[in-house]
Amino acid sequence: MTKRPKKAATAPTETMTAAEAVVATLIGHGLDTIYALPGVQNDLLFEALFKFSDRLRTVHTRHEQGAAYMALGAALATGKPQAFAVVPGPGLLNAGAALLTAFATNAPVLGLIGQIPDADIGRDLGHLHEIRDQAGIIKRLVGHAEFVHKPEQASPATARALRAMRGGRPGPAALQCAMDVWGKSGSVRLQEPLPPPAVKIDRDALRKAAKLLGGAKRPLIICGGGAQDCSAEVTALSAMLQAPVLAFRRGRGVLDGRDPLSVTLPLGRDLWAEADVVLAVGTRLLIQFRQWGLPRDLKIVRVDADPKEHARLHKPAAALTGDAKPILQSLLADLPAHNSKRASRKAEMRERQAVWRKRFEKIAPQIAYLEAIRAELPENGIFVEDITQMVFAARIAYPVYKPRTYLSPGFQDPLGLGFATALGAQDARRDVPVVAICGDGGFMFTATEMATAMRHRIPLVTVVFNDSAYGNVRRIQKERYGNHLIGSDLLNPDFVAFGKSFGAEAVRARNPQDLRAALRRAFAHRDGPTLIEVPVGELPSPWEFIHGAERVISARMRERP
Ligand SMILES: Cc1ncc(C[n+]2csc(CCOP(=O)(O)OP(=O)(O)O)c2C)c(N)n1
Ligand SMILES: [Mg+2]
Repeated sequence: MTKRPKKAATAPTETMTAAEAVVATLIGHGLDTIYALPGVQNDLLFEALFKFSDRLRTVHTRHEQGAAYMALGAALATGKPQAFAVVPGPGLLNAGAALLTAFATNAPVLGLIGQIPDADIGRDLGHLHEIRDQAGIIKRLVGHAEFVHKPEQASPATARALRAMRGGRPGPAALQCAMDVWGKSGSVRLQEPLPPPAVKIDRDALRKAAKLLGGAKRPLIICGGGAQDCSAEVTALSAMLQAPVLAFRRGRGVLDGRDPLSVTLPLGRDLWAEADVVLAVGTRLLIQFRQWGLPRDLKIVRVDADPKEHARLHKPAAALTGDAKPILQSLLADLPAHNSKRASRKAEMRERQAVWRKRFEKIAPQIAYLEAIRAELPENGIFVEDITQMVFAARIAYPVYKPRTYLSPGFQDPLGLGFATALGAQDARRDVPVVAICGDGGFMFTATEMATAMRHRIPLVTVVFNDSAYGNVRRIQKERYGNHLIGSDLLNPDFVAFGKSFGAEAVRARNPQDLRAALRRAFAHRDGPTLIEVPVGELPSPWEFIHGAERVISARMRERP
């Protein structure tokens, strides 16, 4: 149910351009930065950005993927809407991987996308940056898209996009505006933030969920990205139920990694096989259903913002739709009436974690570096993933202490997002240290944004683990394809010289002790970026701990929804 905004009717009208109306509306919604790269179709948008530059910063990048990834990183680090602006055609496509990743991670990212002259859209005349059916392409990438044809539409369209980005299942949105419409003036009434759609909690499902969980002998909680704002609730539920909390990538840090009930994939897989009731919060459960299989008699309680998510793979015993926070609060209130008396599982979980830690000795080189990072990054410091062997190990072995301090692209895994995404996170959270963990392959995707980091004095620390290879691919070619090495060796610049050539701090660390010392110095340097290159050799595979698909856990695991 959407309520009509009451206040909007009282706002005065002003003569403004469409672009000014969009920018003023962003400011009215609390945005203070836009990540952007200019071009002729957006000249009049940039005129508006110039006019409002005392209230909205424009951070310009060296490639559109940098701008869009920065908005993504800022959104993931803050949980708040962020915006980027790009020209049409190539500008939009350059931003495509970041939009795709924003969709995959339900990140509230707004793209302002330019267009050719209004009258010629769809006529295939060959205008600069023209692309066939840009609206259709955008519609496939984001959840909510609008076209601004007149200045009067600009502010309400912006407000609707911002509401769609946060209401229901959050995610990216886009506004298109033709190059001649940005500058058109009209009588504009600025739209205040629209109330989010109200969702009623299903009381019957809630009662059923409380009964199931309260009576469970071996409950398990699984968190995805949708649980990031429910740390207090998940922590309380875990304690009340003595339920371990499993997270893989986007749910890390919801329960403090120092709590013995906080578990990652390998132990989580065993717990899934033993569980009688699972509470799944804001997670797709794809790995569980597709790789692990559905244990017989397992009852699942699902909490998800998207009603379509509940039964995609398997109908849950209880399905609760809406923002996880109020739902979990209601569950916490109802649960004590149904909850069994429970003994602590902390000692058991400590022992079982220790068994897995011993097995992780197989990936000791990665663990030693991850321990060095954890030892130096403050507990609220943010770790940002690129797609590298070090990160595959981090997903199971790097302890995360707080929500929104481990930024992962989730299932999309787009190589090369790390550096620019981390720049956005660090730009939006200047108050905490941020570290990007990249391989040499991924870092080079957006390495040019080192110029952006210097230009805007963003104090990001980037660690590049350099094995002169797409190492993960190379290992797979070696181990599974008879050493048929093809397209996986890399020629790199001297990364230290590269960083220094921009004026950045840049050092080489040759072992975990060196890395600790380098990180300590880097986190103290807040006036600009630091690049740390760590040369590494071939690294052992962590995949058996992540997939383990071959391992049959129990006879109950035959069924696959
Ligand atoms: C956009 C995209 N292209 C290709 C891949 C496939 N891929 C996954 S990891 C990887 C190699 C990464 O190399 P590097 O960044 O050096 O990290 P390393 O594996 O060496 O640790 C590649 C090519 C991907 N995940 N995303
Ligand atoms: Mg590499």
